Amino acid sequence: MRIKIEAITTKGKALFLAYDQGLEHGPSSDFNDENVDPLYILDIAKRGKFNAIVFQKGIAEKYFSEIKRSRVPLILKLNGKTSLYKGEPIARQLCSVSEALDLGASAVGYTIYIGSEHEGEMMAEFEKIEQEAHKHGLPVVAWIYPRGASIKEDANREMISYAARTGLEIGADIVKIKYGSNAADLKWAVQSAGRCKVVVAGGMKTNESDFLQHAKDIIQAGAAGLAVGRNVWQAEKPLELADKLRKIIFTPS
Ligand code: FBP
Repeated sequence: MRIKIEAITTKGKALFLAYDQGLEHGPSSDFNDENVDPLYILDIAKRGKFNAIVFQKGIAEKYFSEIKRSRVPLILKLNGKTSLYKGEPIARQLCSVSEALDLGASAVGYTIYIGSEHEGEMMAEFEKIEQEAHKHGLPVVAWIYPRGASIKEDANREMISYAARTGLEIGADIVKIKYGSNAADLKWAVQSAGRCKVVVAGGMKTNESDFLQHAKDIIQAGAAGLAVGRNVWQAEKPLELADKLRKIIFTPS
């Protein structure tokens, strides 16, 4: 079965709007009166012409008709965890590929914390998901974050390239990694991912010019684009920012 990667990319490039932080961080950490509402985020994704929006299953179900009407492709996140549990990180599967298909997903996402003592369980779960998704032509996006007691620094050259390479090795179509600390390291990470596309997380909200410089570095490093959340939907003018991001990502160099 051919993997329908073009459903969530434009000529190999991508801008995704991530909105799973309500589960990952909790509403009080990231949201205000406006962006606590999934419909506010969906509107940004639609009017900001994002390639896809990332939701967990509950939002995809409860806002099903609006998501369908928006025609914004959906990346359904299949696992997750809260920030309340403080042990070795593990994000368990919360939704199946067949539920994702019923919810109209164009792709599925799954997080693996490499380095965690539970890494093997997440890898095994990922493998089943990846097989099932690929049977249906659904692309698989792997969030790969080095994390756990054995990881001293999670975003240095070694760690981001290891995360990117893991994405390639385990059969992800797109791997999502952290930015790291400089463009040269990111370039090595992208090289390490080979034919697996790389998208980079936005991280905590920073000032706009630093964030846009990161976006330029990301594209120059050869990545496919960004899967950003807080820097967009916490921005005062998210649509203007989306416009600037699209210019950086989709203007041929
Ligand atoms: P941001 O752009 O807001 O950082 O979102 C990217 C993301 O990968 C989200 O999909 C996820 O909820 C979050 O970061 C996880 O962040 P962390 O585990 O580092 O707290």
